[in-house]
Amino acid sequence: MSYATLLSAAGLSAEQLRQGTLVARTPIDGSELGRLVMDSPEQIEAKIQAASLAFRQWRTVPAPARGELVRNFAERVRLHKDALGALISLEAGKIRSEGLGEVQEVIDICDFAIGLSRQLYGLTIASERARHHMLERWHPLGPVAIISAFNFPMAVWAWNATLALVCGDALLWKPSDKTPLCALALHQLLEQTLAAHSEAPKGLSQLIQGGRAAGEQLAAHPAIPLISATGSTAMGRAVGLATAARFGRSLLELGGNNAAIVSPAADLALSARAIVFAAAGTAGQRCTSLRRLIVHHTTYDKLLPTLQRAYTSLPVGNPLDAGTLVGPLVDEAAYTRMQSALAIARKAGARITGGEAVRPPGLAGGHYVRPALVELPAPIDISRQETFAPILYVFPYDNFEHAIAMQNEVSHGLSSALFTNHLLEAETFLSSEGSDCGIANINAGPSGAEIGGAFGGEKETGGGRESGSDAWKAYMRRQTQTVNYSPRLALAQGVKFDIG
Ligand code: UN1
Repeated sequence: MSYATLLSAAGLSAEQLRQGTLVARTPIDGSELGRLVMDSPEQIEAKIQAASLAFRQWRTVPAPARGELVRNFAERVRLHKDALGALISLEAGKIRSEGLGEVQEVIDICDFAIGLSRQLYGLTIASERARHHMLERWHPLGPVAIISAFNFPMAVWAWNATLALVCGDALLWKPSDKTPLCALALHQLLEQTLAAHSEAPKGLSQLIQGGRAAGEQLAAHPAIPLISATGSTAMGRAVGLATAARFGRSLLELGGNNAAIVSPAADLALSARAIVFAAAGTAGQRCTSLRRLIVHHTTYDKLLPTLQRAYTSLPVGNPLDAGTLVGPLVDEAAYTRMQSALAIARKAGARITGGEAVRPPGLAGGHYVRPALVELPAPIDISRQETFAPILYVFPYDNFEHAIAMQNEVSHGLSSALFTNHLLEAETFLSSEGSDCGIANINAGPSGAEIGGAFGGEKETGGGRESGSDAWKAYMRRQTQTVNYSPRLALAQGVKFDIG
């Protein structure tokens, strides 16, 4: 199927795609897919005002009716799942199954949000005063800005947007300037749903196309109480500081340098499959991708040959072709960063399998690589950093406490995994002395989290939690309420203040 056919199947017309200066490209061969209008600072300001106005009305719509909007949106997404999945493959370079998986993640979080729309529970609190009662009540927060990254161009927005909508908030979405078309196609479906919903105010969700400056404008704006941002730690630091300076809230989902430990009690066949998917899948471009492998020295020589075989035979190529498991890197800069990390490791004496550029037949452009296994006796500076590419550093370990210390020593704290069938090891890893990450898995790789859990991590990952569990609370404001239903005034803590 031609690129033009895929774009039009996703609802993007040729007319829409030749309008402005923001160039959308496919990492498949680097060719141009279209040109979109970038929002000017004045247009962004107008969108913020429109979202603020819409919020004032939306907050009064009952939450289950807000859930209905999300349900209608989910139905449209289901109908267009195949086309949206293909668009993710085209613009972000994911293989077909992962493109579809990402759309499924959008659908899943919609289902979660619909149920949530009837479960925005607060607390009742026992009052110390006679004939008083206390409540904790959750109210809509305001317009929420979502800054999303290229590698999950639809799902991570949906984690935020669907919860924010049922919580009664308006939306502003600034997608990555590497994936503006995924945002445009998905947002169009939301706009169509909004137009058909009798209670949704005009302007409830605003798409903002732009680069860094657009993100900065949102982060600094006093009318936006919450900025939810996904991307690099450097970006998150800038957004976090700008938001904090005006006492806004930020919800940050930043980098990861995720590790897995393979114990002598691991099922090695299961471990190998999980490791290769987590490290080489999505061409290593998930924030949850596996980047460090810590293998017990007695297991090392049993596991490594299996990994090396898998790495040398992984089908690297056009993500739209059935059978491809590893698609392209997003752009040349990603390729250059990967190669310089490998050069540093090589200089430090690493034994490297793979890592070289690959030229798939029939493709003139695009940056394709064979995923790299980088064996080192111990961590070095570069292995402590996040390189957004398929590099898996492998280290041996002698004792389990040391392995946990190695896993925790990096500045990020997103996801982690332990492969073992040993109960004491598994429970120690999951305990307060174990993994210091936001996500910890046993016998499952660090990537590919389900939407039902809270997603996010500690330290330089930013501390935010999105998606499932009680992450919805970030999109609402909490109010503690006290009601006195007696004819007397009683002060808390027994304070007396008689004015006669
Ligand atoms: C990301 O890479 O920003 O857990 C999100 C996962 C996916 C989400 C990743 N469900 O790998």
